[in-house]
Amino acid sequence: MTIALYERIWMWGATGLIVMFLGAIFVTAIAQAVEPPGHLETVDPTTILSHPEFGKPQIVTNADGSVVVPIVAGMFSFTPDPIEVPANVRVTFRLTSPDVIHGFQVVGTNANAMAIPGYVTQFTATFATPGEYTIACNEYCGTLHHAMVGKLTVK
Ligand SMILES: [Cu+2]
Repeated sequence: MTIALYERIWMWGATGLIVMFLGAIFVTAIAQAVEPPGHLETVDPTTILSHPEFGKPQIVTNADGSVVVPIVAGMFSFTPDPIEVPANVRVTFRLTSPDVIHGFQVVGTNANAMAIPGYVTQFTATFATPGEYTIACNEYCGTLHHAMVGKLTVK
């Protein structure tokens, strides 16, 4: 079987693009810590207030210094607020919502996830620069969506 020169050029070109796109996914996933936040953990949104972790969300510091922050994103605020975490430490955010889908974006960082009723969204971030960051809801959630902001303090 003979393949024409132009056909071969297009085949190698397409193969090169596929390799480049897959490479971009792996490079950003590994070097820039871009990862899918889904954790496939469920929670009953109707009993959030009495839930052991999300009822009264408390920031937990592990023995290795890393921090776990459970967050309830509900109409139209984040709990706890403000959130205080140390700099240069792995911060694991665990988000859920009792009502509708909300966004959780730490403005100016790559920390950005959705809070979905019935599910726990978990992701990890490290903040190198101390300061105050705005947390914004970036999923339209109702009439006061524009006012749904929180504060993250990195010390
Ligand atoms: Cu919103």
